[in-house]
Amino acid sequence: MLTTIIKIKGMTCMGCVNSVKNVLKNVTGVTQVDASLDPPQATVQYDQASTSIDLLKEAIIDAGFEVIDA
Ligand code: 9UX
Repeated sequence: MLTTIIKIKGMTCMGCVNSVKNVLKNVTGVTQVDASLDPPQATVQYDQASTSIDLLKEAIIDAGFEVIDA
């Protein structure tokens, strides 16, 4: 299991934060997600056998946000 912090651009209210949380939780292999507006980031715990940082980034981008750093 790995935990990573992904810095995100484009979240402007708690609705955005919840959207990001939900899309990440729905990625296969993700076991725990926390996200915040300040700082604008998500902390994701995942099984590296089932998913990858690139797939996590892709899910965030598909939801309409930008990934600054992961
Ligand atoms: Mo808030 Mo974000 O009204 O996608 S939900 S701006």
